[in-house]
Amino acid sequence: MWRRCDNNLIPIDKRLRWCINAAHDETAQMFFKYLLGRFVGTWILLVSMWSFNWTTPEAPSEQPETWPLRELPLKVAAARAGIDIGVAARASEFVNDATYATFITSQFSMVVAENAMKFQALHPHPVTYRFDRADAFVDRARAAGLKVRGHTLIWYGGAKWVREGEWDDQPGALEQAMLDHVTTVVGHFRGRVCCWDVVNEAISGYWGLRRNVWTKHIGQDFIAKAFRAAHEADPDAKLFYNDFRVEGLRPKADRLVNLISTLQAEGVPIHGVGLQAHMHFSLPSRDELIAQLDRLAALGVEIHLTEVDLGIPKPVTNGKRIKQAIRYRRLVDACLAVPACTAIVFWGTDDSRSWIPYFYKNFAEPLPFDADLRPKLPYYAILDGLLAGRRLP
Ligand code: 9MR
Repeated sequence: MWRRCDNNLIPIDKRLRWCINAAHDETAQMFFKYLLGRFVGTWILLVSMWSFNWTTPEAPSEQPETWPLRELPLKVAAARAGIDIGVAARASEFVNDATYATFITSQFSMVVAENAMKFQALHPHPVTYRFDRADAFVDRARAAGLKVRGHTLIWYGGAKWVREGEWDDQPGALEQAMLDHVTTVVGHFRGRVCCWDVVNEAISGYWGLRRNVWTKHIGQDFIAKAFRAAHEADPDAKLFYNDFRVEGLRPKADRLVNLISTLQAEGVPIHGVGLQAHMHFSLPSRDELIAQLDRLAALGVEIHLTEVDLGIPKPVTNGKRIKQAIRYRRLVDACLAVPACTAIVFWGTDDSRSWIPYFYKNFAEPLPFDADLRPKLPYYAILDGLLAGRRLP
């Protein structure tokens, strides 16, 4: 409709009618999408608050009385269990604040920049790359012996110039820009980043893939193209697809399994799947978690739990804090029950450095450490889980 309405060869009076109709259609679609988004978003949050309140122990390991109230760096316990334990850090604080850096290097074996390696941060203009901040972060982490996860090459937003580009007028240009980004960034960090979230959150919550600037101008195979370019730029890096609300057995999780197996069938180099595990979005039972991890493991990919956190629905009570810790304990248990699950990464170092209270005013205290970097109940739950080690079937 818009194309006809823009066609200069058609008389203006005819065009005008088409343009008005096209504008009406577009407004109606946007309104419908807005309503659907609001409705589904609110519904997800209400359901997650409700199901959080129904948390009860599902295994003997989920009895808080049995957790040790002793302290040991998480990375020591994780090494005994044979997995990595990681955290999303604020890059500039990690580089400049010695207390913050020491906390991270003493507790964790893996680190990821919460924002500093995203598209907008590294590639703010079509021909400008900025690596100074990310380089300092990566080098500081590696000097302390930490593995670095790269997050994230291609997300639906990309950068402002990607979202706002006139790509319709330049066939092939966005694909070129995407490949340039992937090749340049992965090439730049070659040998320094263990694993990349190559594509983040491409699966829609309701159907197939999300419609975004990449699907619109490159097509659904932007995913395969990004992975191939990343592999070429650093053949030793492990390449991950990363998404949220895919930890249980819901339709979106089925779509994840289908996506991975389709990519594999096409010979795309994909080595891992990141399950974000923002647990307020997704609170599967222990059996469901393990079943989903098993399904992915059966595809031969490695699994990282990449963005673990769980906001407590307000008002916060001690009873809810125990439920939160039980959920953390369950997640560790599920990971350790499946050999392909090799890393657990928290999305933020502590409660004062978490996206949750900013994005969701009704949720609080999401992480295992408090604002003073002191361990909280989930820390003891996690430590207990790690010390129990792998209990393979
Ligand atoms: O925690 C991140 C927050 O500081 C940023 O404002 C936001 C937008 O870049 O991204 C947050 O991290 C997201 C992550 O990159 C991908 N999965 C969802 C995370 C929470 O929104």
